[in-house]
Amino acid sequence: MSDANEPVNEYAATFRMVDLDGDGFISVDELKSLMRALGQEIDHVRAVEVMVEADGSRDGKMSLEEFTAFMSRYAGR
Ligand SMILES: [Ca+2]
Repeated sequence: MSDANEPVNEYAATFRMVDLDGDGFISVDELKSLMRALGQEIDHVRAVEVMVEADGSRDGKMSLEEFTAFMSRYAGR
């Protein structure tokens, strides 16, 4: 099995872990849990700001695609 053509998979496992209620999107609360797991203490206002930044489709939650872009930017390199 080769996943060489699927760079998204790098974050898909993380996405599923972060998506605590399993609805396929990361909510602000789930984002807060993620940031804490990354060692970033974050308050609700900051979490909303991060969400707005990452939420390209403006639906108030992060899809896997948006999450991948977010992680590449935030945790990347
Ligand atoms: Ca969720």
